[in-house]
Amino acid sequence: MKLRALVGLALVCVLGACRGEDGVRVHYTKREIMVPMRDGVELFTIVYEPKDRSSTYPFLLLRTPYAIPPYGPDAYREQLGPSPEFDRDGFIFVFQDVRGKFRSEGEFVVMKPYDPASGPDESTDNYDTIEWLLENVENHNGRVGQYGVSYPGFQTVMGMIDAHPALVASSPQASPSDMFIGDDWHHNGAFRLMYAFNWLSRNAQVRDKTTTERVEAFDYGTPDGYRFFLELGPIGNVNERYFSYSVPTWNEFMQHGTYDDYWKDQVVLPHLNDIDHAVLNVGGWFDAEDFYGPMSIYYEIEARNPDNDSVLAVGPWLHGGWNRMSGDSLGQVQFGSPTSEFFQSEIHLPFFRHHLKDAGDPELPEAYVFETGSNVWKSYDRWPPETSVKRKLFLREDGGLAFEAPEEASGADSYVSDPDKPVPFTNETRTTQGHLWMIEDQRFVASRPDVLVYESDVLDEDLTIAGPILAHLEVDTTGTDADFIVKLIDVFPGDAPDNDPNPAGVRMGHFQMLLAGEVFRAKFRDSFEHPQPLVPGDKTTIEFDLRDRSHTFEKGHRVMVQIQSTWFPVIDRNPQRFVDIYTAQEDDFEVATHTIHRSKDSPSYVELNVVAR
Ligand code: PG9
Repeated sequence: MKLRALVGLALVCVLGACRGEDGVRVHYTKREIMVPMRDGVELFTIVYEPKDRSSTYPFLLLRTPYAIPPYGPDAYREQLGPSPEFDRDGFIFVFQDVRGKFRSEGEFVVMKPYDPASGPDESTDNYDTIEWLLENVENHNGRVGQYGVSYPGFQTVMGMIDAHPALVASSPQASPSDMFIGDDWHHNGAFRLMYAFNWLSRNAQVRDKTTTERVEAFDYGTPDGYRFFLELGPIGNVNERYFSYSVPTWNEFMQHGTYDDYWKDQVVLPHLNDIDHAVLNVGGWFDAEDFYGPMSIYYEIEARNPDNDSVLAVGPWLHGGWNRMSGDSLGQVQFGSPTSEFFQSEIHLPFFRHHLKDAGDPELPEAYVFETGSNVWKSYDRWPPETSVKRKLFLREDGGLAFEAPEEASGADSYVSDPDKPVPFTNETRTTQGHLWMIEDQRFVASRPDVLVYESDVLDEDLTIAGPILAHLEVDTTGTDADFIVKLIDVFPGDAPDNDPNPAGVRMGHFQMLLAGEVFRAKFRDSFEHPQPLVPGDKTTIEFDLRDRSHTFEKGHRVMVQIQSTWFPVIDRNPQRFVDIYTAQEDDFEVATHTIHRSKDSPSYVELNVVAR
């Protein structure tokens, strides 16, 4: 079998000349087909088959709501697989417009819940497609692999549930798993205004059945998203001013302000049972959209399927960057090597070749993660690594941050948070959230009076962390609701060299690299289902996960924590009064003073998974 695969490889692409549309046309035949699902709905599917028939090939399936151009039997893609090596290797590449999108029939339901009792969904459509392919496409080897990034990653996960027996390898990449707790629509109950507004305006409008073209991007009328969303006022104004009730999913969001069944039904995690095929789960440390998803899917598969054959691969990437960038840097931060190319050649292709073609076992570790800071790939046989121990880094007096707990009987820092002057999430002027803010220099907000800053001494040795990061805050406030945002930052030394080239003229001395940041909406502190007001002046505990990282704060650097209560407009404004935010009025928004305690009996800290040296 191994020999057959290698013969196919050689014949499909002589001397590697497979690049570009012409290369694809020379080596592949394209077919456009309507594939029937169990309920009679037909899904538009494009199949590219290797012309070389000296060997059989596995299928590589990608199902997406984002269109599969070029359309038309004579127009060919420039690249078929997630990297050119896949094209050279030879697969039967299958692309499908999912139910209700572009040339497919049926109705698109955003994040349609998995429910075997309620008819077709992404899981059954995946199954039916595979069944049809096996029966109707020639020269296959009986095996199917699938992959997808983000929404298509979610569809990949749905395909893993009640999987077709021919599905032997799945790679969900940046798949969301729970839209209330993490991922695109909310983080810990806080609404991700900028992303939801933009995505839904483009992808979730009532379908215009007279066209298969993509909906035009929303016209903000300004490049300045901070101003646009501030002038919007309460988010209840979105329909009146912009959507005119033409985006049903937006309307549903406005009606489901708590973690009710609407949100819980969409969560894929409880359904990840009996996963008995190989899984390569991919995420990016700096993914601004779906990082909670891949990590929680990893943890859940491990818990529910102890004997599973799954690999976790995480690198220093933005959303999907592992398939479309070299990965040698992100924003101003350099990683020392093309990490995406490493992923493609050492992880992605070997994974699929092994499981779909019986090519040699690449012996991938349980977790293959790129450690930022030290800029090295690390293999672990468990995630978080066994060698890591939890250590608390305490907020201290005078803006200090230390592993030693505070001894003082009292100690606290306060700031005034004004919803009319929210802290911007980025220093860029933009209408969509983009990606680079996840690793952006935080100096642009560090001197604001509504941002608390705590900084360690200069490190006299490397500090390596691997695993989840927990924020524990002891707070009180003058309001009855509040958001708390905690950011973990790597502060470079004053003499850190500038990048070369340095077109934007950024000075790296004392650069404040955002490593991890997360928000928590305080009314959900005891329950996401049943929010409770804060009691003004009463101390309460807010604890939340800043998600996993693998990073070395190098000797000579400092660790910094920043705390603030607005992160706008990535997160909508909290009125700081306990109300339903989706129906809040202008005068519900209040200035509030928040206090973070840091005393012996009420310590606030971040808990890190420190790797033993
Ligand atoms: N992050 C995107 C998404 C996933 C699921 C629902 C809505 C949006 C995406 O890039 O596909």
